[in-house]
Amino acid sequence: MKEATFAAVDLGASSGRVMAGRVGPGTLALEEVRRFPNRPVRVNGTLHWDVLGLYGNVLDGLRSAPRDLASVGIDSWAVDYGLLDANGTLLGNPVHYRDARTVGVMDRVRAELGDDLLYQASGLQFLPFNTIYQLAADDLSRAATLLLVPDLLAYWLTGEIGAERTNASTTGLLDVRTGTWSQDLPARLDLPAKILPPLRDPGSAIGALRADVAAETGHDALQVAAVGSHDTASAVAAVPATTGRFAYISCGTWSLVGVELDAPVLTEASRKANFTNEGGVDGTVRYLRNVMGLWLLQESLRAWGDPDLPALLAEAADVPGLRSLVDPDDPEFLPPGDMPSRIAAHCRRRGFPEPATRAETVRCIMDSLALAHRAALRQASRLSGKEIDVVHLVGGGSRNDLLCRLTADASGLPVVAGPVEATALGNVLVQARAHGLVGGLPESRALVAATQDLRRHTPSGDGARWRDAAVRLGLDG
Ligand code: ADP
Ligand code: LRH
Repeated sequence: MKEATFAAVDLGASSGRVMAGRVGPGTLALEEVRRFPNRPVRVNGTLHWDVLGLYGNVLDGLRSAPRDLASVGIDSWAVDYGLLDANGTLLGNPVHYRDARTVGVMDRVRAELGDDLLYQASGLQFLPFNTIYQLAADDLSRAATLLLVPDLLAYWLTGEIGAERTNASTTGLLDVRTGTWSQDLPARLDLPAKILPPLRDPGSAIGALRADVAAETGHDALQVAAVGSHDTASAVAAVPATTGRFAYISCGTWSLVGVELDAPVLTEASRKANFTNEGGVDGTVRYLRNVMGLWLLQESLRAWGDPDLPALLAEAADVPGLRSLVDPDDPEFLPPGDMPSRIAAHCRRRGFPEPATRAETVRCIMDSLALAHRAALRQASRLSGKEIDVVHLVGGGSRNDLLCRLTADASGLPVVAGPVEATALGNVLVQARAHGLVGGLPESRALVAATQDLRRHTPSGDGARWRDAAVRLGLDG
């Protein structure tokens, strides 16, 4: 086989897509087959994902995809799951990680088990929605199997049950040293370890489409392949790095800011800085921190009735910078709700002028994210000992020139923006590798660098202004 086409199902927190990726020597071409919004639904006070709606879109996407697919891979946002009963039936609709059911749960578990024990066991940053805390808040009495979202969709497509490792690493229940399910943590938390399915690696085969799914989509005997099913793992696999001394920002609903390592960093300083050691493709470690990301913008746009984004960003670029600032990672910004008011209140509280217009609010978000990117990049380098020459900013945020430019200025590092669809590319490349069409991570990344549209942003050199702003905001990194 010299060239082949693979389908990538990539479900982000804000939208999903089915892409067809053609891979061969010197070829990596992605075509959008179907794109659909991912809108959470509140039912009886609980915020859910519309998982059947998403699955329906995946089926529609496969129906429209080229007939000659070599395989299909699925990735999605992390941590969230469905529970199956003993008959394999979904018990209720998956709950959104931004739902309030976990309020106070993480603090209780941390107080009971201790931060050091939790961090040494899983290497994971403390986020209130990690699967481990969601499970501690859930009713598991009828649960026979837990499936993370991509594994749930793969189960519906194939009938096969398993847990892909990169996404399993975001649960808080995977042992960071052995890459297997922790024996200790479920026991300590009284969670039924039997619901955790056998683990599988990116690049392995999951199974063929069930006969009814094959008939419905018109893909006879199509194979579903395991990929880096955590969207961030797939995105990092497709970072177009041409040097080892790179950092990445996977920038969409979240900004995932960090470096790639061979081994986890489990020091006290790392724990206190809330850095995470998530599992990457090929056993790499994604050493990163979650920055609240474009969620602040998405949720502001929603409050304003979804005005035109490029026009608003152009206006924001003309607003004087570094006046109104927020700490984007303040937990008050995590839940859905009126974001512009929360931003204004935060500015007021911190002694910054409140943004008076939409453009000023957007500028505040961009400056604040750039400062948070700066802090996380500096911390990632300091805590891991890895030197950084270039920052690769991938995902939907790479279309935001203002944010890319400000991130370069704030960090004092060149920012290479793109590809927009890094996640789908990483998904496709891991499948292509299983077919011998491309080599390991360095070769895959070189192919991305050679074939995709990238834009370089050089820092302007006004580092002192950014340093002062970081100090004023307490985000010095
Ligand atoms: P996720 O995977 O988390 O759903 P994406 O990687 O799809 O996120 O990125 C979505 C984000 O990309 C949007 O929130 C928006 O801020 C940004 N974006 C999309 N289109 C544009 C555009 N034309 N200009 C600037 N930013 C854009
Ligand atoms: C980004 C992402 C991120 C997780 C969050 C829940 O889509 O997967 O890596 O922390 O969603």
